[in-house]
Amino acid sequence: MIIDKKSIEQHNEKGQKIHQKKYDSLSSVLSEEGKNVSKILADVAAFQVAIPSWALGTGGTRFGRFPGGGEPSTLEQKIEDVGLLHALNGSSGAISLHIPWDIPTDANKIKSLAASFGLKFDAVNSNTFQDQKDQKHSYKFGSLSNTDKAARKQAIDHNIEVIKHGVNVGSKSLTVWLADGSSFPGQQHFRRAFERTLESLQEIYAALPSDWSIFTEHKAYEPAFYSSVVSDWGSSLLFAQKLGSKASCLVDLGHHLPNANIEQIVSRLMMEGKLGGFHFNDSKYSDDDLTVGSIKPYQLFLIFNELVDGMTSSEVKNPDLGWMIDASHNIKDPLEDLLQSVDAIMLAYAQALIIDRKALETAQQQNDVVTAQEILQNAYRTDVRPLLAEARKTAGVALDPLAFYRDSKVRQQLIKERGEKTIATGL
Ligand SMILES: [Mn+2]
Repeated sequence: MIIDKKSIEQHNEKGQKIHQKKYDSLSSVLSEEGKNVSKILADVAAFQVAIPSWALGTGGTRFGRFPGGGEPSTLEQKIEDVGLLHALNGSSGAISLHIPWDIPTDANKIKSLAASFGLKFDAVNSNTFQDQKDQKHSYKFGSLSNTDKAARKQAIDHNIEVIKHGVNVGSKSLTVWLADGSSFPGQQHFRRAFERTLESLQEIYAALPSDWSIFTEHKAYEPAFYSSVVSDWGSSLLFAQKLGSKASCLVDLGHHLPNANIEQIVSRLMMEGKLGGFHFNDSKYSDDDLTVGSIKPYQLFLIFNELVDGMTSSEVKNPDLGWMIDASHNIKDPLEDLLQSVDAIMLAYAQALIIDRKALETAQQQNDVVTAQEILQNAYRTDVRPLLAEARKTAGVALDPLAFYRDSKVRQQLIKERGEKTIATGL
């Protein structure tokens, strides 16, 4: 479905008067405080969050799945859906493919379709957490860490295959998330499992094109319930350091033990130049994959505070970071949910951009705890939504993407095009 530019213009005209009032008031206050509003607007406009190909359909839980209508059943339709999001918010300019759920069989066609919506290909994701049909060796007891060399080889070959698919569409990185681990004490020799995984990753690393990166993604538990091979950021960092300069760590917000100080993890990884990217979601209990910012928006802001600090500091040498949503929805319209998630990310980013960093550093240096806290909370409590809307207006996308989506009955049109009973491939 193609979003008609005219209807966006009409939507923007309708909201323009109120928007202008809010924006004028905010931008004059920020300017008065010495902030460079046009720089903030440019930074916001340039910030792009990749949408994973598996988030466009209704995900399930282990208890069931309730698919909605008009879901994309082919990779082409998934790209169209990301194109639609990007046409509405101007911030979803990339798609991340999961192999083998979304194999670009005709890579050139897929590439030009994506380009027609202004989309790039973000990291490609391998899958060794489930057995595929006709697969010779099972991953029941691990993939890259499996005690059986043949199973490891199969998992290595799969990752190399994923790199090839990525090269064909112009992707530049591979994300490896492993379900490997153990569910009972004594099941696995920790050191040997690590060493086997490292050896496997080294083979994959050797197959990376020179301008590619590989991300290791840690997760504390699940599906393994006693130990995971890449259980925490320390293990992930060890792998990345041992692999080499093309390897870095990916932080998924839902992959930590309760109350972990994720912002500090971000700071440490950036300090070492080993933060590769992010998987955004939110959670109340564990890897809940809820809408970004729906449960712990202040934590998200504190994470962006560290990210912006690192990205703007000359002391921190960090490669370009990859931003992606990693969520699986089961009760919302996935496109509405993604609009909410991208908005929450942009909001936290813009709030982090307005932090008075000089004043914060002075307060930290003087051990002025109250002022330091006030500086952060002042930024967090500033309603920066008019800034985001202004950036969207300038980019010619919707002032209010979600309202546009609902008012123009996008889902109903998708149902008309694709049918009421469609199930997205993948999840
Ligand atoms: Mn993830």
